[in-house]
Amino acid sequence: MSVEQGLPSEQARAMVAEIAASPGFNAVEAAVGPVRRASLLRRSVLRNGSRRVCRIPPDPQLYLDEFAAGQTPVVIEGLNRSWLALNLTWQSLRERFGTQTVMALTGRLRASGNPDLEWEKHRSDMTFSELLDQVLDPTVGNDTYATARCKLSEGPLQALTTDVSLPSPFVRGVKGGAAFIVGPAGSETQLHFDISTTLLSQLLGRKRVWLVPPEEDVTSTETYWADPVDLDDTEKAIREVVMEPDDSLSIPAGWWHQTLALQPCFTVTHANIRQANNGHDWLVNR
Ligand SMILES: O=C(O)CCC(=O)C(=O)O
Repeated sequence: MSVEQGLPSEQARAMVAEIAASPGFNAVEAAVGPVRRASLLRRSVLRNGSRRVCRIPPDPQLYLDEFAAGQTPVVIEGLNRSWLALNLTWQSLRERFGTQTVMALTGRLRASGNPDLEWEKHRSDMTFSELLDQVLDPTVGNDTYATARCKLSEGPLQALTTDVSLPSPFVRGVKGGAAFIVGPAGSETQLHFDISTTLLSQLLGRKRVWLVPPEEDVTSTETYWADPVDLDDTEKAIREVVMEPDDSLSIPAGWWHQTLALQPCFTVTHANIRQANNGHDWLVNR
């Protein structure tokens, strides 16, 4: 019974005092208080700070010390100059890998739920050449997307992984670690976070990416995927960046992110960068 419903205010005060004095309440308060304060402080700093995503040259020390260690998103320009020397084009990719059988996710526009989360319902096999026909067709949009789940880099396009490895100061001693993401203009990935810091690099095409810090309240229906948020919400510390070919975006572990291809895109994502990349550790070792 509430005070409005007639609970005498002295009795209500006594009940609140009793809860506040209880050992259980105090234990929870002691455990959660500092975390909550730290989270609120960082959210306030992020909301009052710059919404810009910095662009830096490919200087490993600057990146690792200031941005990776500080869990701050950043675009590294020209990190993959050697990739440019490959002169990759949609046509050269088709000539090299067109006959390979690949998995792609199709029928995504008909999905009743989140097609990224329920990706297995959309599996479909085709040749890489057939995938490229769809990727280059401006009417396809988000219906077809070969995401990292399709493992193009582990089989059909594996020969490309050595061509697109990152310069060594940026990576841990693990070879590979690259996943390819290939989609038409309009293909998109819904809001989610990754457990490791990742480096998302554009090989072909332009892509818009929105980033939401972990401190912002985002409704999560499942641990890693979230309900759509208003990306124009100026109250939240949302950052937005358009990536050009040869831009690499560092997405810190735990930051929510969402993407939209503005053109047909070939994107490479690396999860083997040197720092701030201990997989689940930060999530489970509290
Ligand atoms: O490029 C995309 O559509 C998704 C990339 C991404 O979000 C990721 O690799 O975590």
